Amino acid sequence: MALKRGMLIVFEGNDRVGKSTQAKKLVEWFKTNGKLAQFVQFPDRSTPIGSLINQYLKGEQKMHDNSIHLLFTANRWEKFDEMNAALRSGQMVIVDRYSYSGVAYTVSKGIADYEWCRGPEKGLLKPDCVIFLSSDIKMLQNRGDFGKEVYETSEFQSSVRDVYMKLMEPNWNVIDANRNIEEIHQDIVKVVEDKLPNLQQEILKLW
Ligand code: DGP
Ligand code: NA
Ligand code: NA
Repeated sequence: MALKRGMLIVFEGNDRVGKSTQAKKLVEWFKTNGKLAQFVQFPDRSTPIGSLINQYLKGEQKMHDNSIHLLFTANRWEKFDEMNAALRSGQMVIVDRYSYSGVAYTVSKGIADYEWCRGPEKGLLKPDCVIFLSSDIKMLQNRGDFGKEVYETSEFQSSVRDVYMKLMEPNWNVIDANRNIEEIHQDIVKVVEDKLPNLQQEILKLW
């Protein structure tokens, strides 16, 4: 029987590595190929919780590290029903950052362990495929706007990268992000085309 549900694809990686650009290009690729696809971005700064997160990221609002962790997670739960419904109706859902960012950024602060960080993410939809855009931190530093938000220092980003490496699971695909946009896109398309036929009907949960 043909598969009814859509695929949940998550983009992860350091700040300024090109996740949003590639996620949006993948949405367009699906649409060009006759599939319904939707772009979701975390944090979603448009909700009341997202607005607090935005103020924190811009350095306008101080927040306890554990509190901001939980707000990021709450922001993902806000989208659960919508993402779940879209996937079950056959739409592809392409996500720019997810629970892995939650763990990577908070663990990097040294204030909580993996188990504590993963706890509130438990029960969120598990991605079918994670695209990890990989780059040296040195390359990212030179990209426009690096340094504008609170997490954008080389030391912190190096630690984030180290934690990502520890989070990798078999459904992760590492893509070299230090190439032109089109080359990176083609690699991502190959990964997705490879995985689509093997999708199971059941949607799994984290973690
Ligand atoms: P972006 O819009 O992708 O540049 O993300 C904004 C910043 O927020 C970026 O530095 C990564 C960080 N971030 C994203 N998700 C989380 C999360 O769940 N927890 C924490 N602590 N930071 C996050
Ligand atoms: Na950023
Ligand atoms: Na982005």
